[in-house]
Amino acid sequence: MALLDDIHDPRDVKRLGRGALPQLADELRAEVVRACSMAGGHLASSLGAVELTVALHYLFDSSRDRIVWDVGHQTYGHKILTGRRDRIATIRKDGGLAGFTSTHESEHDALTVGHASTSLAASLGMALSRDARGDDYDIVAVIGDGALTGGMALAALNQIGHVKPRMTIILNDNEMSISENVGALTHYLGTVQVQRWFQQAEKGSKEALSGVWEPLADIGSRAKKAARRFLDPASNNPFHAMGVRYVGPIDGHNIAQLLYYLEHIKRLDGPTMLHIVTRKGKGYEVAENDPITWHGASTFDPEHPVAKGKAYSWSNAFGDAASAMADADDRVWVITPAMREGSGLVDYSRRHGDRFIDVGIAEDVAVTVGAGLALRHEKPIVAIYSSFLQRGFDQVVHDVSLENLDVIFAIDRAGLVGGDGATHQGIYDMSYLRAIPNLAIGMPRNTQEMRAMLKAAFALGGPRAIRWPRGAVEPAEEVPFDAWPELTWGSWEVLKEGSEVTLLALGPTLGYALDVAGDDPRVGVVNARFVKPIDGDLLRVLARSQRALVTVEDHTVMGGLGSAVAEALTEFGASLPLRRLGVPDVTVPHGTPSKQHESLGYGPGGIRAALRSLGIEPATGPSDASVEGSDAAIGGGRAGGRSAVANAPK
Ligand SMILES: Cc1ncc(C[n+]2csc(CCOP(=O)(O)OP(=O)(O)O)c2C)c(N)n1
Repeated sequence: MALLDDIHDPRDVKRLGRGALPQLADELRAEVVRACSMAGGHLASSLGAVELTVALHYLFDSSRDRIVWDVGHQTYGHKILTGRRDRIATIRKDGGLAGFTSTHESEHDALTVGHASTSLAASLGMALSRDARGDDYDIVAVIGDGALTGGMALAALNQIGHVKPRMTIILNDNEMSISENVGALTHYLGTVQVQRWFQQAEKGSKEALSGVWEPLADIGSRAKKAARRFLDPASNNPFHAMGVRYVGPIDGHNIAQLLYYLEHIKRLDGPTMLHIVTRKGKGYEVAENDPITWHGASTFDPEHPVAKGKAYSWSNAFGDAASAMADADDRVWVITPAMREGSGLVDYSRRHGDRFIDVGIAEDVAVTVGAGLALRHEKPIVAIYSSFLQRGFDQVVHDVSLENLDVIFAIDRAGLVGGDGATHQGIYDMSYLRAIPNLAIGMPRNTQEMRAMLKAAFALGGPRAIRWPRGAVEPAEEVPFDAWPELTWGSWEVLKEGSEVTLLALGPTLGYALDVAGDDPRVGVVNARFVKPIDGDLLRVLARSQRALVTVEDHTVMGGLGSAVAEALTEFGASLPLRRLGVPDVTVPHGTPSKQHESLGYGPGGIRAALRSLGIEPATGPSDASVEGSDAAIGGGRAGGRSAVANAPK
């Protein structure tokens, strides 16, 4: 790595001659591949942004100027050039570099991010401050065509065009979100690319135009002018119309072109969008050919790259269940905000394409489209990740719950998620959903129970949230919807009777509870699978029969199962001790979930410690974890392996 070895800081990039930059880009690309092969990560997006990364660091000073990467998943090259090369293979691992940009990690990262579509609003805020203080640094937002589908990005653009601060917006258009990008704007960007080719062809050779201009030859000159205007990207351009100067599209892999345009734009007043066209996965054959699979890679052999097969997951179980539901009822719809693959819906989308809609990275829209469908008596399922549903909170309250509509929220990635880290932790949904009237919440412990919950939700109607974690689950035999098991919504399940203390757990923490309880006759275990409503009858019985209760959840303790139980016990006037184990009031970074559960105090060690604090010496297991146990986990800092599944990004 002749050049890269001498790059310790972005200033070293500026010292290179322009002619050396393509070689630097090649070396950077190889280093990104090497890092992802060892650590897994967002390979295809980072490869597509290599030339842009080099050009930006050549022209701008990222310690002073603000380069605001949207999502932050395309920044492995940026991290390598900004002094983090020696740690790049730790990305997304315990104590390692974050998978996205983080202001806590480097002065060169302008934004702590992970969710899409925030770059433009954040850049506007920065520009307002800069101009109010009379500072003169540059602000460059880099946003993908996928992230641009988010309402937040479009609303920010609307403001930027109005306020007109000096800033550069780079639209990195590769026609892909995680899957193929969707929406009218995407079609528009496609036509702009064609227009550009057309213009070049018009300048270059008349022959190239034959067959294209000929149909226009006979029409009058006014019509021809109008047609030309239509074909001119700058005239009827929506960004231009919104007050943002538009330049492009240009080849985003051509460093000379990037430098040429960026240098000019840098000197302009007001906001300018540079539309660059790139290829996701550029320069690495497998990723170029299959950018969907290689959007988020598990570890691989860089010489013989083969994507690792993934175990049957909760997402697959949901996708199969959704297909069975759609087979049984032609009013079933599934809505995804740009997460077809991650939510297990590839097969569903093929089988039931007429009742599948990808709304782009627009979670708010996904929820309210669900509301609209339900208002017309369809049966929508909004398939969404726990942390992304945060974007649709008001829509759940305002559009779904106030009308008590029959919308099922299929919430994936509930709990700690591994390598994606703090921005993606699915640990708040029970808190924010439990407060919403009409909304019921459940969490199954296996595929059969997921089906039973979906079936019950379907039969009962009203807004119902069913949540499940990231990762593998045992598949269940395929049976038609009618043959799925029945379940009473709101009922808990006693998995093991105990004479003194009962552990109330749900989802993955049930496994910990069962392990710790073992065959100790004093310790019971209940599958507290519904947090709204909870099983009040069973809880009353337990409050009378048990000496103490312990709740265990992979969720923040504030507002989750522990809170629901505490509230109910207070209402009953019960005074038995209650220990609530879960995520304390802290931010949880990327890491191995099982280790984090333990260090946050709700893994097996934490449960044992809780029992011990209640006077029960558990039969087996280590005794080092504390009940609170939160501080040890924060900031990670521990080295160690992780499973490829836990570290593969979404
Ligand atoms: C709010 C939100 N929803 C969904 C995601 C998941 N996600 C991560 S990257 C991505 C695609 C982004 O596409 P684009 O901006 O075009 O970047 P590319 O990967 O194509 O370079 C999606 C949907 C997210 N990070 N944030």
